[in-house]
Amino acid sequence: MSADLAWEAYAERVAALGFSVRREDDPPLIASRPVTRVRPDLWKGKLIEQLVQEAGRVVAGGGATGSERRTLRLKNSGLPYGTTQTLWAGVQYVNPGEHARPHRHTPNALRYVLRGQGSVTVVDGATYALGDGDFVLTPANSWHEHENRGSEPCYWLDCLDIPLVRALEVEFFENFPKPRQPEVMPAAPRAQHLVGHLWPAAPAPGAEPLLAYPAAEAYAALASLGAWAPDPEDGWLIEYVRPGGGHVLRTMACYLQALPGGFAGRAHRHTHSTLYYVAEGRGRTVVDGLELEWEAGDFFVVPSWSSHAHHTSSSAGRAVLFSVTDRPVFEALGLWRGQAE
Ligand code: GTQ
Ligand code: FE2
Repeated sequence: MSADLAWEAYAERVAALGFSVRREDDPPLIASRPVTRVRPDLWKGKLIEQLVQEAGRVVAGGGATGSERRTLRLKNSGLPYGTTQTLWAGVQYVNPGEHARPHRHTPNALRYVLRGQGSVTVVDGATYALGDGDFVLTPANSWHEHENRGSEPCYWLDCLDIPLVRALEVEFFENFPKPRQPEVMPAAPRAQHLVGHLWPAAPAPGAEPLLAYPAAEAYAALASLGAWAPDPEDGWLIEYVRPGGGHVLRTMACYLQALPGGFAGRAHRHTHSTLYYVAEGRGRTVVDGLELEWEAGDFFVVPSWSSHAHHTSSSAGRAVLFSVTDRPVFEALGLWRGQAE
């Protein structure tokens, strides 16, 4: 028997016994650099607006179908579902008077309001306002429900770490036993959590110290950062942080950044991936040579280890980007790395 035939016979025998051996046409066991299925997709805000308004008419809201939400999902063209390999993003649309029933789950979630005033989200019994540009956290396993108590439709970005949780095979989901949570903290609870540098010494058991970051505060922080020179890669970048420092969630970090008009950002790459929302202005991001042209309302993705550089034209004025990344996952696992190009 030739050596080839002997190898073939061996490979077949081990396969039948529950083993495998390397085949010649297999890709390397460990790639020399990250291979991603995630594509640098862009979703236009104008289209999103039309489609969610239509969804508001033709898709049932939270109350009608148990705890399912009315969402238009940002599906990455390179993935079977989800927005990146770790992040799942959707735009949730809630009509005036609608209520999305309480539930909890192992995926972490966050909301960033794209349009509307007068809605609230209730997280573990505390009520938080959801108005234009407000940012609210729903950490893993916290009870949450939403309600539009205003007179206009409201829609927001929902970003969850569903693909990560699913890959780890730890999905849990549970409906709250009643149609509503008891509201242990009434509206405008923020002052009860934090006033300046004063902090409750004995918060309620299990309570997260801070879940809501109003738009006005984020924009004020951005404005005060303007006294310094912009970062060559990211312009003026602020991170929403948990009190005492650190990323807002164990799996997701969120940022707001301003790019001045005429900004030519330095190309760089890192192992975390990013979902961007264009809150203001227009510009373009070059992702591995592909030009993504964006304007207010658009979303786009920069996959992991993709070279990217942000640009704005001098005639267009400043641009503001909100972003969600999976950076904490890579840091926690010792897998974060980045470099300038
Ligand atoms: O609002 O609780 O877009 O659980 C996806 C899953 C929203 C929510 C989504 C969810 C929610
Ligand atoms: Fe949820």
